[in-house]
Amino acid sequence: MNSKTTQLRHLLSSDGTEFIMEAHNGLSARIVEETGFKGIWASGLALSAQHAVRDNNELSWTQVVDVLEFMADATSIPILLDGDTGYGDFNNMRRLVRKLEQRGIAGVCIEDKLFPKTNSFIQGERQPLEDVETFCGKIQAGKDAQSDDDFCIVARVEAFIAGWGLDEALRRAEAYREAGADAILMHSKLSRPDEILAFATEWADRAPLVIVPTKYYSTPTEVFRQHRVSLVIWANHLIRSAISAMQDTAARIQASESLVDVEGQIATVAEIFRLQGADELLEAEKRYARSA
Ligand code: SPV
Ligand code: MG
Repeated sequence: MNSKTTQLRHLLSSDGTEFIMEAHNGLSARIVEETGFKGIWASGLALSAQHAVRDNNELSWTQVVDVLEFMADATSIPILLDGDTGYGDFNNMRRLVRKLEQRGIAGVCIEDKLFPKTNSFIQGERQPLEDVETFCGKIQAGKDAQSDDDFCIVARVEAFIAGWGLDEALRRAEAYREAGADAILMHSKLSRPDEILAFATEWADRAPLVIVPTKYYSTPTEVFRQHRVSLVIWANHLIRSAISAMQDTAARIQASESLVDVEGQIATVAEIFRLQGADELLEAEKRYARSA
């Protein structure tokens, strides 16, 4: 099997449209892999939400990296980290890339905003963008820091989010491509895909295009294929489904003061053991746990 970095590079450069799914800890990462996805989006929103902190870099970057280590250990498919702004300047970016490589992460996406960032769906138009040249330096520093040629750096353009138009989005994407970005993530907060499709048409496959259709979710996937989108990120749907499931279960147990209603509707304890790989430990005990 190819290394995780090579797998991610293939996802970005393959002819068709590929899909990766959000995960936010070791368990959800394992579920993503066994469902059949070829890659994982380590979402900044989901990683922070699972700790009940905000998507404003309240989680420190080393706390992020610690969670990533569990995710990488639990899986054999590539993880693309949502690395926000790179957690600082070009120098922080270099160190981040080196640490991510050490922890088995296949790539990082950085966005052209300022540290500390705010989620794109919270007052996006008030958010200042990073200076283009400064951001290009960050991309270049990251590329120069990686030791594995297939480690991928995805440059995320927040021009549409911040209220700019197609010209600014194209200007930034082209600059980031020239600075060495392996792919461009173009984000939009509209409920229709108009900005993204206009960009895709003008961009004309200059570098792999990555999108996050959280807001324009009703767009048929075929439309993304026709516009030669390389990678689609389903960015937050496991944390959201976990929240709904936990709220429902907690409320039902609290209201009925009993477990009877929920027992048949939630994962069994045996399923937890399976996801943890309990069987492997039982086998290992037979081999290694010698009694005196
Ligand atoms: C994330 O998943 O944290 C993202 C995508 O960055 S978004 O929340 O749409 O900005
Ligand atoms: Mg994010």
